[in-house]
Amino acid sequence: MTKRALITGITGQDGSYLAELLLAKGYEVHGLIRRASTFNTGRIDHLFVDPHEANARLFLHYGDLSDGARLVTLMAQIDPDEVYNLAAQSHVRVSFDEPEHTADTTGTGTVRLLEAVRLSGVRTRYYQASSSELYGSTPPPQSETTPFHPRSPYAAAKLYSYWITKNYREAYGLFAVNGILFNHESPRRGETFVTRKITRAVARIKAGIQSELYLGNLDAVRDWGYAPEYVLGMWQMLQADEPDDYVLATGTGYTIRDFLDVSFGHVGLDWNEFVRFDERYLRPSEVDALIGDPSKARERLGWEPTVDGAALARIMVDADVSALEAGTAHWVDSPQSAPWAEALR
Ligand code: NAP
Ligand code: G4F
Repeated sequence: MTKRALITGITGQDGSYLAELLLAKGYEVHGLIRRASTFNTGRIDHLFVDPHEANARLFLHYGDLSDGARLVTLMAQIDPDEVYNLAAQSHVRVSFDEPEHTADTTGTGTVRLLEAVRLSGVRTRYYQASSSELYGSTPPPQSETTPFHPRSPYAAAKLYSYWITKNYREAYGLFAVNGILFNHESPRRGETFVTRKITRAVARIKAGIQSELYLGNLDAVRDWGYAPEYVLGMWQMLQADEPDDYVLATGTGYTIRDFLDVSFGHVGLDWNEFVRFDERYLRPSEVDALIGDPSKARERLGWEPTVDGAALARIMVDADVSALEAGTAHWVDSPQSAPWAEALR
C-alpha cells in the first residue's frame, strides 16, 4: 500500500527536503500551501509533476494554520498515514516584532492541526517541529531531559506546541512526537538566517557586487547541522515502535565568528574587512549557547549526522558561489535575487 503524508510548511527549507525524501521512499505527498500574490513554490518546483498525469504523487492544497475549519476538511479528505507539522513563523528576531502573529501560527496553529486530526477521526502519526530554542538560557549540553527556559515569543510559542503535542499523546493515545531540532541549514535556508546571510554575502562580495555585511551578535554559539540529514531523523521518529521525543543535533558548537572564518576563508577572504555591526539585528533577549546531545536519537533510531558546522559552511558557500556564477538557481532565494534580504531582519 502506498503511504500518504501531509506536510505543513512544504514550501520551507525542511518541507522541501522532506518532500524529496518521502517521494523517494514511494509516498504520496500532500502539502499545505499559503495563497500568496506571487508564487512561493521555488524550493519544490523541481518536484513538480502535472497532477493530471497518472504518475503524479505530489499534491498541494491551499490552507493556513490560522484556519482550523480548513485543516479539518483537508485532514478528512487526505486521510494521511503521517502528518509533519513544519509550518511556523520561524524567525526568532521577527517574533519580537510580531509576537501575536507568531503565537497564532507557531503556537495555536499546532493545536488547530492536532484538533483536525482528532475531529476528522483519521488514524495517523504526527510529527511536531519543536526547537532547541526551548532551552533558551539553560546552558549546554542540552538533551531531552534538560529544563526549558524560552527567551523569545517564538520559543514561548514553540513551548506551547511541545506540551500540547505531548498532551494529545497522553490524553488521546495519538502517536505524536516532538523532534527537538538544533539549528540545521542548507543552500535552501532562508536568506535572513545568519548562516545563509553570511554565505550569500561571501558569494556576492567575491563577485564584487557587495562590499559590506551588517550583522548583530557574533558571540552566540550554535550547533549547526545539515538539513537533509535532519529530515531523515523526522521520518525515523515516525517509524519507531512507540511515540517519543528526540533531540537532533551534531553535538558541536561554533560561534558566528567561527562560521565567518570558515565561510570567508573558503574563498580566500578575511571577514574582518567586510563585516560591520548593526544593532537592529540584536535580540531583546538572546540565546547565548545551544549545543545538543543527540545520544538518544543515535541509540534508539540509528540517526547519525555526518556534516558539522565547518563542512556545512563550505557546502553553503559553494552553492551560493555556483548559483551566482550560473545566474540561475532552482530555488527562489538565490544570491542574485531578493535585494531586500540585506535590509530586512
Ligand atoms: P522555514 O523555511 O521558515 O519554513 C516555514 C514554512 O512554514 C514555510 O513553508 C511557510 O510558508 C510556512 N508557514 C508559515 N506560516 C504559515 C501559516 N500560518 N500557515 C501555513 N504555513 C505557514 O522553516 P524551516 O527552517 O524549514 O523549519 C521548519 C520548522 O522547523 C519550523 O516550524 C521551524 O520553526 C522549525 N525548526 C527549524 C529549525 C532550523 O534550524 N531550520 C530548528 C528547529 C525547529 P511560506 O513559504 O508561504 O512562507
Ligand atoms: O540564524 P538565526 O536567526 O537562528 P536562530 O535564532 O538560532 O533560530 C533558528 O534556529 C532555531 C533552532 O535553534 C529554530 F528554532 C529557528 O526557527 C531558527 O531556524 O540566528 C542565529 C544567531 C543568533 O544568536 C543571532 O543573534 O545568529 C545571531 N546573529 C548575529 N547577526 C544574527 C545576525 N542572526 C540573524 N538572523 N541575522 C543577523 O544579522
